Amino acid sequence: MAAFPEIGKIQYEGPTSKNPLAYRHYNAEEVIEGCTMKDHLRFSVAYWHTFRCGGADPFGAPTALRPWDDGSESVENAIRRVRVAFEFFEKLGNPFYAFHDRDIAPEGSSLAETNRNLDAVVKILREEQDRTGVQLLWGTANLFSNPRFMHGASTSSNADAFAFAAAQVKKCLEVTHELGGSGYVFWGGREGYQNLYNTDMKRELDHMGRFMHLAVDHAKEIGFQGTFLIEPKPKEPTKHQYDSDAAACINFLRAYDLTDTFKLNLETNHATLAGHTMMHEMDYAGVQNMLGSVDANTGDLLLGWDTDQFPTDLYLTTQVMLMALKYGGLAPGGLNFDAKVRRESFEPVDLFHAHIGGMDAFARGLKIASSIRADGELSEFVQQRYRTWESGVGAEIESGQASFTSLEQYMLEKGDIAPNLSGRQEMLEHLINRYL
Ligand code: XLS
Ligand code: NI
Ligand code: NI
Repeated sequence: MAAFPEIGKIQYEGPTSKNPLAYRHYNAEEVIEGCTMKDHLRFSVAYWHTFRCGGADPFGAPTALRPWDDGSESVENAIRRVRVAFEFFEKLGNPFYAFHDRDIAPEGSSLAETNRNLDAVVKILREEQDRTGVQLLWGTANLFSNPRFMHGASTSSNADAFAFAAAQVKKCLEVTHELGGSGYVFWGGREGYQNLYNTDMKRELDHMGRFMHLAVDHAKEIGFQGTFLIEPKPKEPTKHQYDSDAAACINFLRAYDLTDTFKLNLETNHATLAGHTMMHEMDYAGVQNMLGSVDANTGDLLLGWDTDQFPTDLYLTTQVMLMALKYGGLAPGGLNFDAKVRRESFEPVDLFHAHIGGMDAFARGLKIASSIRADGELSEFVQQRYRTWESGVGAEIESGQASFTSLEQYMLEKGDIAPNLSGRQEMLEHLINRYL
């Protein structure tokens, strides 16, 4: 029995199509810069939003109509959802999906029972992956919903919470490995603090470092070779999350000697909450070889929380794709739609509209970014802007030949500096519009 009987496989119909249930730009096999759109974009559906989010908000009950879901926390219901999810993936044509352990299978009355529930659902996921060819982008453990994590997981003041989280991540890692996941994500859930009066920050950070090392050790033990990823987010649910932005995460990874095994999973709305653009976060991670994957969503600039909306802004998708191309692509990561339909978009078909819109916006962003790169005006400008570093004193500084004394000597002779090229911001912003 199909969950979406009226919807067939979503087709590419080209830019002039007016069919909302068709792609106008996402043409999976079309080659851009030597690689198919499918491989550039590596779209992934977030199981937690698309199959678990009922549209509840702090002021109201769920609104979503999901006729296949009986609302029970049973394994049968969880398995039914898996079948529906893969029908959705097949029709949409996304090559990947991502999950939290607790959104695919219900928690039992003990850890042992919970693990059994998970195994029962993972068996079906494996079956459906094999049937459809849809792959797991990454798995992650939910270390924030259950009350046992009220003080955090690896950074909890309670050592038992650390131990429970370790057991949970061990299992989730094994399951991710079993399903061939290409990564494993840590989003810091409640790893942060509400108040420094009651917090031993050094101890908490040391514990988080220890936790990550234990995860790396276990991955080695079971032969999991996927990438570990940390997902920065500055606030919500805690007032300060330790993984607040790309810079803070990279600093943490360096301080605890984890840069060889970790990269970052950057999320647009989290960048916004951190006071950065997504382009900034990607560039910052990229220059340090830490760009791993992207949670592709968007926030609302008038709201100060993680609204997890589907991205449709072409400037945003262009900037993301400019950064992805600049740093050699997102693989083995991808573009994971960590996004949910609005509460008012309560019909099943809205799940299609949301993803198709997001995928098309990124496909278009990819085409635009690639044309900008092909024309080369932007990169030519940047190169010109830094031309004083190519020879003379600039080259001496970059190659390490200059000292304060030699630079003083140079400036004493020269007297003062001549104005460099204008930054031409307005011209460049206008130039980008040419491609849109
Ligand atoms: C929450 C995060 C979360 C992670 C996975 O804000 O975005 O959904 O992506 O735990
Ligand atoms: Ni996310
Ligand atoms: Ni988020």
